[in-house]
Amino acid sequence: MALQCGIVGITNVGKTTIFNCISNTKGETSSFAFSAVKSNIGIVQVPDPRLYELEKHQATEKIVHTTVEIVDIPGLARGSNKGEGVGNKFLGDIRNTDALIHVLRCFDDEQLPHVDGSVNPVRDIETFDLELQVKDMESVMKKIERLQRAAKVGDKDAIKGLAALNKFKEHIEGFNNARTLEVSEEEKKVVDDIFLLTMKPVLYVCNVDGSSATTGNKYVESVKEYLKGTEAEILVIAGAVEAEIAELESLEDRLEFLKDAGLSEPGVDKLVRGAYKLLNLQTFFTVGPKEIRAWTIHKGMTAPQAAGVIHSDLERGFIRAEVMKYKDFVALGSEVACKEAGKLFVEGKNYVVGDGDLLNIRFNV
Ligand SMILES: Nc1nc2c(ncn2[C@@H]2O[C@H](COP(=O)(O)OP(=O)(O)OP(=O)(O)O)[C@@H](O)[C@H]2O)c(=O)[nH]1
Ligand SMILES: [Mg+2]
Repeated sequence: MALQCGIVGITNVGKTTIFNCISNTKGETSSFAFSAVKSNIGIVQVPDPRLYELEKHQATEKIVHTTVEIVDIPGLARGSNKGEGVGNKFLGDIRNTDALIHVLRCFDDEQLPHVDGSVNPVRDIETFDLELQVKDMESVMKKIERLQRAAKVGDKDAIKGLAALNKFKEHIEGFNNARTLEVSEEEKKVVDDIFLLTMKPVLYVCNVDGSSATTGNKYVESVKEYLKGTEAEILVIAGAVEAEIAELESLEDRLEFLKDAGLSEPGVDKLVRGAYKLLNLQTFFTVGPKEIRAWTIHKGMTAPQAAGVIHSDLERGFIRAEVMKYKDFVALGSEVACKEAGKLFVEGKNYVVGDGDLLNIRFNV
């Protein structure tokens, strides 16, 4: 399940500042462009309020959150693909991720000059995307050359593959990201093995000044306008404020601070949940007096596969799963009540686990 979400963007926009709010590993922040020399990897807890709801109905010794891997990657600049700034090295780190959190500078700060001279998040998206598109173009061209040889001797798959690749080529040549090309599943498979950078799902984060945390600002508006019509999700986060919240030790202090800032929860909590969703992950729960715990699965996993996330023995010796829906359990209040109401389901090995399912695995090894 080692899926990874990368925090990416132009240099000096607040990526590491935001990463440090969610991760126990701390990366170095600096007001100098290109000062970051390595990516920071963090195992980040996925905040899930449902765990505390469950605890209201089942006293327990501990609550265990599930986690997601997030990596903070040093920023790119115009020309990175040719070795500008920190150059190519981090394009490789981006390639290793499964989804991207693209941080955009949407705050003014005269003390902190932007590498391209002014604050303009739409230009930054274009700058960043172009760097990735250039690399993707190289990958597509390489595969085209490879398939052309096979197509010449009449290989049918190669001929089909070429048709798909040419669609991608044309699309990317027009300064578009691979993810926005409408293609069939079969055509998409053709580029599976070249790991296109602009194919990765993306979540945009507008890093705003504290006073714009709840309202947004003109920069955020320009980003929304630019991304209109794409499926992209946009989050507004005040990085500097989030950093202050993360510094606070006690929960009371944090709540007080959030209230003053007009926020219901830290913005980075939304960010982590967004990353989780972007990776196509979902959660099931196990609930008992020893622990209430959230577990991560891919969408579409069956009950035995989910059992295997807990322990391989549970998958090997899987007999059946007793399933309660989260909503039923919190509405009815207990397993017994669910059973009486006909809301405790006994499911076999083909059952596809739903988000928020409470599972009790019966197994025998
Ligand atoms: N005013 C203001 N400054 C911020 C904010 N977020 C980050 N900064 C400052 O911006 C500078 C760069 O922040 P980093 O988090 O290091 O930026 P980065 O995107 O990781 O930069 P690279 O790793 O070089 O790509 C630091 O001096 C931060 O204190 C913000 O929301 N408001
Ligand atoms: Mg950084």
